[in-house]
Amino acid sequence: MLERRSEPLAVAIDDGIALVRLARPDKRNALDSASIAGLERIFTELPPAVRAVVLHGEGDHFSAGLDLSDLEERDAAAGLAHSRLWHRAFERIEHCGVPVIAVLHGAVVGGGLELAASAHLRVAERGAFYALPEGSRGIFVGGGGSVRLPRLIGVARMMDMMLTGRTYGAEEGVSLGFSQYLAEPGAGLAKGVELARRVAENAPLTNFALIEALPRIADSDPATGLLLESLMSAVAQAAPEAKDRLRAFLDKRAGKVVHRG
Ligand code: 1HE
Repeated sequence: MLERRSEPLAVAIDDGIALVRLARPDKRNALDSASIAGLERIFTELPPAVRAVVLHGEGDHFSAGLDLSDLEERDAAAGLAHSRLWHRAFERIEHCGVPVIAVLHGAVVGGGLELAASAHLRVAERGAFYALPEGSRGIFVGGGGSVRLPRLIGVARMMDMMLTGRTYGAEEGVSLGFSQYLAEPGAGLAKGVELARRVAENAPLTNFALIEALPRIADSDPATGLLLESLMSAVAQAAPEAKDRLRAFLDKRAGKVVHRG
């Protein structure tokens, strides 16, 4: 596996899975301008052979959020531009064309939580914790958190976190929607890669439908959503790969649905 490291990020690609690592452990992976620009570049230029991405953090924490030393004296226009840079980078993650799995450990706070929310799945190691300290720092979220986090945890919970500084741990976080999976300390990356390998087996058009169509359908009015669903469904089932997969099941060459409990 060849790793390309250009501080503050490192990228390695192994058998169709890209591992993207936040690599500023000394600063708890705080997100400075170089990190945001690097994320935008990496997720814009993913090689076509990549079928899933695992996003993780080096050191004891996933990310301490916005690099507060980056918060120079900004007027409103500069603040707006800064937030839009974050939006652009995180939209590249959300719409990079393949599923992105974030592996969370230690602090997942502020902009770090906003970053995690732009991934499609989240695995949290026991010991991970979530916070939105923007409330007590006199600022507001600016990395898409007010759009993406309510979808995961609801407006009331996000408001409480920002008003009162309330934090949540990994175990509670699974049932509340912060993450879908829980892993033992140190085992998150392996779990993230296992999930990435699993989702990479899906037909690319299915993954496209799930990451591009499903969220938009869910945000649509019902009539528009139902039409979009029919259109997406028609396109997906017409693909040769779908025909092959259906034929494999009917010929008893494909596995049955198994519930592992
Ligand atoms: C940082 C940052 C940072 C650490 N910007 N430098 N985010 C926050 O308000 C979270 C602030 N950070 C913390 O609360 C703690 O650092 C942690 C709980 C994440 C980790 O604690 P710990 O004890 O492991 O590390 P530390 O000793 O606090 O920090 C180690 C170093 O990282 C230290 O620098 P050093 O030069 O003294 O070694 C810290 O200053 C530095 N560091 N976090 C800059 N965030 C798009 S809008 C998004 C808005 C937000 O994200 S607001 C939330 C910001």
